[in-house]
Amino acid sequence: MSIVTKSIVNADAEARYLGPGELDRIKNFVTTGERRLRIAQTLTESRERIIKQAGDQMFQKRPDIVSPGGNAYGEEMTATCLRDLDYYLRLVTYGVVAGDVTPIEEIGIVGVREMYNSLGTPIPAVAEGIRAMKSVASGLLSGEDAAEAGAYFDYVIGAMQ
Ligand SMILES: CCC1=C(C)/C(=C/C2=NC(=C\c3[nH]c(/C=C4\NC(=O)[C@H](C)[C@H]4CC)c(C)c3CCC(=O)O)/C(CCC(=O)O)=C2C)NC1=O
Repeated sequence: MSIVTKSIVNADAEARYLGPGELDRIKNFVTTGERRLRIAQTLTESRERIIKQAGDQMFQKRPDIVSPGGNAYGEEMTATCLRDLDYYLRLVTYGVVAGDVTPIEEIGIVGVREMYNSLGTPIPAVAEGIRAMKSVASGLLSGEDAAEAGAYFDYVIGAMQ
């Protein structure tokens, strides 16, 4: 849900007009719209490069995950691991567009620790992969845009601690 929909649902539940704080937040959402869309566009267009480079960095830092006995060992598992990075990059673009972490939380964070634990996937290594995506993405964005996108990567990293 975007901040606009969310504010309207909340206000209407109490049959009231949008409050000054809500209007301020919506104003901020609207005025940052062009920037957020530009960021989402860059991340979307560069997704293959971001996943590839971040994957290389992650496997370099955590060679154990692609070694025999590692969770991402073997071509198929490695591809599934990179697919998970791609999932999180996609969710980051949703967050950037919505100006809100809720879509990321609902789609990819709720229950994720239990899921990865049951799969035997080391969660700190996933965090390492997200951190690498943040770093590669930052290099493709201007300073202000990198900071904005960074907040959404940080949200995912924080949830994987
Ligand atoms: C959009 C929301 C969403 C997420 C997040 C998601 C994750 C997800 N990752 C999975 C598997 C997996 N995930 C990984 C990932 C990794 N292993 C490692 O060592 C690395 C640290 C890491 C890559 C960064 C691997 C290797 C598997 C396969 C595990 C197995 O089949 O034993 C599975 C099990 C089913 C499947 O194989 O598809 C799910 C559901 N699915 C979703 O729909």
